[in-house]
Amino acid sequence: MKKLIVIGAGGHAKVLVDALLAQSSAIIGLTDSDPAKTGKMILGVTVMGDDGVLNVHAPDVVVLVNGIGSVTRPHLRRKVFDSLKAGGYTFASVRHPSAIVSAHAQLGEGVQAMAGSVIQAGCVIGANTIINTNASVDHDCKVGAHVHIAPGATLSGGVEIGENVHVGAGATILQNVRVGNGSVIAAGAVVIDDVPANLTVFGTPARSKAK
Ligand code: JB3
Repeated sequence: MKKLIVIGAGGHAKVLVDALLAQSSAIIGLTDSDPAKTGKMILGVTVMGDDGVLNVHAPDVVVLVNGIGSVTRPHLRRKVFDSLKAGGYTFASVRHPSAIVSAHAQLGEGVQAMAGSVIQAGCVIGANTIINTNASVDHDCKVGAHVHIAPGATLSGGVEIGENVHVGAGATILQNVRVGNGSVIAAGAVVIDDVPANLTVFGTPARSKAK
């Protein structure tokens, strides 16, 4: 089994390292673009330097974990994923031991199912997507690549989410609703109708606001 390097050494990386250690995964270290973090320890794992460190860890000997999170659209997280994929690297999926993932769900490369999350039967989750702490993705949902389902969010059955979408903490999306690429569902929103691409919606029931 290849050893892991975690990209980024902030808050999201910390919970990933915790999940990986809980599974006894072998982590070589972390990288971070902030030079002040070099040499620091995250839960006992060393920040080795910036992504230049990868020059001595070739794609055929290591697998990466995307430790860059996001608070709205996950542009930086996607950029890091795409550029390192272009360099030949692959990304490991992470599943905290307390996550419940149906054997009848399909998860893309680098999907992260954090502590207490649930992914039910029939779901398809795109590459590089985070199903964060205690988020629930119910039966037959289709979630695109590079999406962040933030802590405590609930997707009811048959929801379809495009790429690069942020579903904020505690938001609820009702059955069969579709959310277009690049949209943001604000924390706590209750979404009862389809959301077009590149829109931000707030409140209960969720309404759009021009960007
Ligand atoms: O909502 C929750 C539970 N977690 C949030 C997560 C999903 O997103 C969390 O609260 C944060 O809001 C956010 O976490 P993240 O992305 O870990 O943010 P932060 O703590 O700011 O750490 C990002 C780190 O990535 C910083 O240390 C940056 O210096 C580093 N960084 C930025 N660009 C990079 C790069 N590191 C590497 N290796 N390469 C880069 O290109």
